[in-house]
This record gives sequence, structure tokens and C-alpha cells, in this order.
Amino acid sequence: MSKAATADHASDDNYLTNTKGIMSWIVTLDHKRIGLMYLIGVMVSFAIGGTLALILRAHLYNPQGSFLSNDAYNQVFTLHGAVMIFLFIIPSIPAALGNFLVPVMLGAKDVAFPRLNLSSFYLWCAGAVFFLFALCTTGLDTGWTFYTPYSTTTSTSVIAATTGVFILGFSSIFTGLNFIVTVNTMRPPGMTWFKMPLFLWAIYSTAVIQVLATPVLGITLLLLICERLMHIGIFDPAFNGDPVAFQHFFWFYSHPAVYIMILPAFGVISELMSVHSHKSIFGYRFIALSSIAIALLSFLVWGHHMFTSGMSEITTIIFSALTFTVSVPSAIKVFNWLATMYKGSISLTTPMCYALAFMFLFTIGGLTGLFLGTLTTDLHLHDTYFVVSHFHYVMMGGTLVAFLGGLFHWWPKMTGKMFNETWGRISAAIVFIGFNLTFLPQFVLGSRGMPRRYASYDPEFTGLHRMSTVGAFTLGFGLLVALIVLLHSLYRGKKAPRNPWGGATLEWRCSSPPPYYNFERPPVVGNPYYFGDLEYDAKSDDYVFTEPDREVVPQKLEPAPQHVDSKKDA
Ligand code: HEM
Ligand SMILES: [Cu+2]
Repeated sequence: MSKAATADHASDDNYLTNTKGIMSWIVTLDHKRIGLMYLIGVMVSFAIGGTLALILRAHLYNPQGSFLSNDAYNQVFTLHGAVMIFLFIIPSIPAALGNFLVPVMLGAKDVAFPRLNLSSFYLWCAGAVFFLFALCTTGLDTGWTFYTPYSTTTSTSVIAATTGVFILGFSSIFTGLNFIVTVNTMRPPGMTWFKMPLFLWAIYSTAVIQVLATPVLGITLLLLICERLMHIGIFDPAFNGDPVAFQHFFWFYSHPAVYIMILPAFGVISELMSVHSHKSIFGYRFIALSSIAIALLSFLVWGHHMFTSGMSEITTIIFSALTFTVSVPSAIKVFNWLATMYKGSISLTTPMCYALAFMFLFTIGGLTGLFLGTLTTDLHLHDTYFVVSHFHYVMMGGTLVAFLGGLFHWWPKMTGKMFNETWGRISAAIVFIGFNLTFLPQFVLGSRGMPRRYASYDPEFTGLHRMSTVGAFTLGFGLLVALIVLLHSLYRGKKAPRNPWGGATLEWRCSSPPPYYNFERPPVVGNPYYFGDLEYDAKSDDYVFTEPDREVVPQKLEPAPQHVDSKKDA
């Protein structure tokens, strides 16, 4: 009835083996190698940030704190936050997974500007060096937000760290610029905007924010450095500056930046939900356009971080109302993912387990944002553990879990190796349990008045804090299991087939791992969410694209049927 349209190629040459030696990596222009180098970079950063987090939680096991001085505690939470945000979560999905996937999903050979791409990776490395420098010298204790006037007066390494963030900002802008041009100009014939995989829509909307918002942060930090060095009197009240102006500038970037963190995760989840439910995505256009809507709306709501900073009443009301509008497109996505799963044929693979965990965790994170966006409740909850829990649910439960799901999903494509499914699923379960054990108690702590960024607490909070600490170590253990599963696959994993999950986007049409130029011939562009022509082939444990049998030789045409007079028949 149907036959395999694509045969396996005998050649084993792929992007990992086509050239050898360390130099072939250091100066590579191949987006896949750059993506892989980013992947290693962000995972190392995550390990550093994660270790700092475990130190914090271990310290908080006892009400008086366990082993850190108050100053050391401030430095550890600041570096934890700054490393996680600037070095890990912002580049995680776009720069690591995005670099690998964007050109392949477009059927292109590379991104539009391969050299800019490599330079953005080295800028990331340079920024990381400044952070390490801050870590190893006097540390940093301003919080990742660098709020003035404290940041203009503290004796810690504010200048090194802000210079690092400034450089990282350029790295982020270059990546965004590259993706915008790539998606605009390199789509293959036939791939109209609304035939693009949703991951590309998400990366595109993210890139718009990266390019428009990041310069604001760059300038703000530059002004902060000038303030510290020359006392120009812009943020420091001692020199007639306005510290609240810093908060406005900072959040004008950093609220859109939370969408730099979450939009790519939405993109990953859209792919995962559809592929592992083996069902066309529900509400394609709504998901695609809601990414753009979020990107634009995200510029209008920064004031919700500053309800208690003394803005006028009317301003706070406007910011509160605008904040609620952002939740509409986010809810649209969650609804469409649910509808995609409904009546799908769900495979509980490791990526899908992570995607399901994302659904729970992100929904809790998003809904608790509403309490913070409501003026009356935020006055009570601001700067408490409730906020800490809220943003961990969206950033860690959302973005990190989606990143892991995406990593497991595309791992066979990136490395050519399959991982152990059982242990992969176990890792997802431990992460899910550990995560909730860590952060659910923090909602309760926050609503009962436990302030954030404190090195000690009242004895009445001991039980909940201890739950959270035990949860954090469980979570860390789950992540370690996930890492071991992935590393183990490199040595012991089965060879990955071309299309292990049955995806219909273009990356599944090239071999695993892809060859240097991705495709030998330009691939056929179809509907990225149409699974009707995919068939599971048990022999190769692979999904193959099939084509209905078409007659190549036209048959002799039958004479056109005569019109029959129905009355005559009767
Ligand atoms: C979707 C992804 C989201 C991410 C990544 C995110 C991230 C964050 C972060 C990092 C903070 C902490 C700011 C600080 O240091 O104090 C925060 C606070 C806040 N978030 Fe979200 N958020 C998300 C969704 C939402 C939603 C949907 C809402 C409301 C509808 C919301 C409302 C708020 C508010 C009002 C605060 C300020 C709380 C305060 O400081 O009192 N967030 N969010
Ligand atoms: Cu915000």
C-alpha cells in the first residue's frame, strides 16, 4: 500500500566526525557545534548555580542558619540568582537548543550569520569569565537585580559583574538578531509563516524581545557603572539621583526578559505535546500568534515589580490591569496543549513525562502570578517567599523542565544515541516530586510572612523550611540521575534512528546526527504537525515517512462518463 520514501544513507559522516581536532571546534562556524558548545556551557553554569542553591538550602535547615555568615549568605544567593538567570536560563533554550535546531527545522544549511553566531558564543564565555572573577574576588551581594542605592555603595564586585552582564547582553542580542534574519530570509520555498514549526515562532518572538529590550539593560548597567565610578548623580540620592529610576529601567528589560526565558520553553512544549501525542497540534494559529502577543504585551507591565515603590495610585492600577492581559495569551497556550493531548495517542516517553510535569508546574507558577499582579494581595506578598516560589515555578518548573524535555527529545538527533527510557522517566518523576517538595512549602511560608533574602528565620517556620531543604536535595538528585542517563547513553546507548519519536518537522528527515550541511537535498516541506504519512517500522525501531502509491505512468484515460437521463431510467 505504501512504501518508505527515504532510505538510510550508508555514509557515516556527520557534523561530529566530519572534521577532527580541538581547532575544528574552537573556530567552527557550524551552528550545530556552536549549539553543542553552548549546551556544555549552560550545563556547567547550571551546575555552579545549582550547587550554590544547595548551599543556601542546607544553611536554612536551621532557624539560626547552619554555617554561612550573613554576608556570605547574601553573596551566595546573589551569585546563585545571577548565574542562573544570565548564564543559564536566558541562553539555555535559544542559544543551545535553538542554535542546533533553527536551521535544521528550516531545512537550511546554517544560520544567516555564522560568524556572528560564533562571536556570540565567545561573548558569552567572556561574560562568564567576569562572573567567575566576581565570584573569586569580593563576591557580589546586591541580589541579581542590582538595585540602587545599595549597588552604588557596596564594596563587592558590582563593576565586574555588571560588565559581565553587559557583555552577556550583546551575546543575547547577536543570537536574537541572527535568528530574526535566519527565519525571515532562509525559510525554504513552501514554508510560509503559518507552516513554520511552533518552536520557530517561539524563538522568533523571543528574538524580538532580545533585540528590543536588552539594549535598555545594557545602558542601565553602564549608567550604574558610571555612577559608581564618577558619581554622575543619576541613581544615587546622595548626588541628587533617583534610585527608583533604576528600578524602572531595570524592569523595563527584566519583565520582557522573563519572557525571553519562558517563550522558548513554550515552543519546546508545543513540539513535545504534538509529537508524543501523535496528534496534530490544536489551535496552531492561536499558539503562534499568542507568542507574538506575549512578546509585545510584555513591554507594558514592568511596573508590577514596583507596586510598593511609591508609584502613584493610578499608575499601580494601570500596571495591575495590564499585567492581567499577559495571562490571556499564556492561558491560550495551556488550553491548546491540553486540547492537543485530548484523544491523542500519548506515548509516555521521557520527553513527554517532562512535558507533563511542565504543564502542572507552569500552570501553578502562572496562576500564582495573578496574586502578585493584584494590588491588594501583592502588598502583602511582595518580597516574601511567595514571590520566590512563584518565579521558581515558572522559571525552573517551566523553563528548566521544558529544557530537559527538549534535551531528551532532541538528544538522539544531536548525539546519535538513544538513552535508557526507564531511567529517563524515573529522573522526571524524582525531579517533579523534589521540585514540589521544595517550592510548595515556600508559598505557605511567604503567605505567612517569611521575607525573602534572609539568612535566618523565626522558629515557627522551621518545619516548612526543612521540607524545602529536603526537597531541594531530592530535586538535585533527580537532576543528577537525568545527567547520568544522558552521559551513559553516549557510551552505552543504542544508535539512534532518524526519527525515534515520529516527529514531522524537518529535523527528523535528516540522519541522526545530521551531516555537516544538514540535508543532502533540500527536504520536502509539509505540514509540520501532520502525522498521517508517518509509519512505525518495528524492524529499525524508526518512524518512516511514507508516500501513497502513485501511478507514475498515466493510465489510458477512460472516456468521460455520459450523462444519464434519470427520467429515461425510471
Ligand atoms: C510566564 C512566565 C513568568 C516568569 C518567567 C516570571 C518571572 C518572575 C520573576 C523572576 C519575578 C521576581 C521578581 C523579583 O525579583 O522580585 C516575578 C515576580 C512577579 N511576577 Fe512573574 N513571571 C511569570 C509569569 C507571571 C504572570 C503570568 C504574572 C501575572 C499575571 C506574573 C506576575 C508577577 C508579579 C506581579 C511579580 C512581582 C511580585 C513582587 O515582587 O511583589 N508573573 N515573576
Ligand atoms: Cu514581571
